[in-house]
Amino acid sequence: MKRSVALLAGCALLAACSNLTLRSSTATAALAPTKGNQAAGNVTFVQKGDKVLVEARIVGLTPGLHGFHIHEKPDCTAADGMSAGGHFNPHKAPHAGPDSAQRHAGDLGNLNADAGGVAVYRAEIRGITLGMGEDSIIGRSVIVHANPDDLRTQPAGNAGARLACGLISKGKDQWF
Ligand SMILES: [Cu+2]
Ligand SMILES: [Zn+2]
Repeated sequence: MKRSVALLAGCALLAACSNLTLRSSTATAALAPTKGNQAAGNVTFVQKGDKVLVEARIVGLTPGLHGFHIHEKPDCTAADGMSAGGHFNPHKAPHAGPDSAQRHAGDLGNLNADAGGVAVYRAEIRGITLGMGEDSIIGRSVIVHANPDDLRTQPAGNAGARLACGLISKGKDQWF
């Protein structure tokens, strides 16, 4: 904390500190395949006001939709990914899609993989933050599923097995 205060004080003198907000508000997750699967890729998170821009590129998928969520526990150690627990849901809401008023905070909807098995995802997500408090996704995990998330079925959209898992963390060069 002392270091942060010193850096903030220094910002009064340095124009370079104009990127303070950006640098302190990003996180990443590197997803590795669960046992017997090939899906892998990277997810980045950037705080944009009260939303978080989520961008992902995942390879090694079958073409089509794959459920894509933030899960509660920072634990990808189980061979089947089940150690990551359920969907990140700090407000005990029902499962739904990213555009629903009532939803798990971790409900990101679906990836859509092309014929080559590559999915590119970009969405601004409400109800999560890279800051502190109960809505923070720092220290949670990201899961990619075998099947589409139907955005309805409780508690997880009937999205099936867990193909890839990664932990969400802030970069080492970040100050908060
Ligand atoms: Cu999931
Ligand atoms: Zn959910």
